[in-house]
Amino acid sequence: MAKKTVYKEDTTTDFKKPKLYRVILLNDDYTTMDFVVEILMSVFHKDPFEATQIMLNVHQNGKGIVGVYTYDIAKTKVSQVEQLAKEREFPLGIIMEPE
Ligand code: TYC
Repeated sequence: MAKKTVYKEDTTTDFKKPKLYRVILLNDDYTTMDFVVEILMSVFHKDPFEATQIMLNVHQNGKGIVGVYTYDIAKTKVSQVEQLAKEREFPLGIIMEPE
């Protein structure tokens, strides 16, 4: 009887996990607390309680992680915040860095 060749699937490379990026909000003395909370709710979909906690953490510690996203999502959120801060003439800083 002929021998059957069995091909084993390469399960180690079938699924690549995407690189993730931390989006980090920076404190400053001029941006209003209300605006930061507004941004955290509208751009990052935080509820009012969590948005306030994140804002106060950044206010007290100088910076803080808002969330972790894939490159395109992190980049888009950073651009949205930069645009909104520019429109309102706030010097709000926001950066992204690889996890
Ligand atoms: N420090 C600002 C103030 O006292 C509030 C603030 C919080 C600004 C977080 C930026 O990322 C920030 N009005």
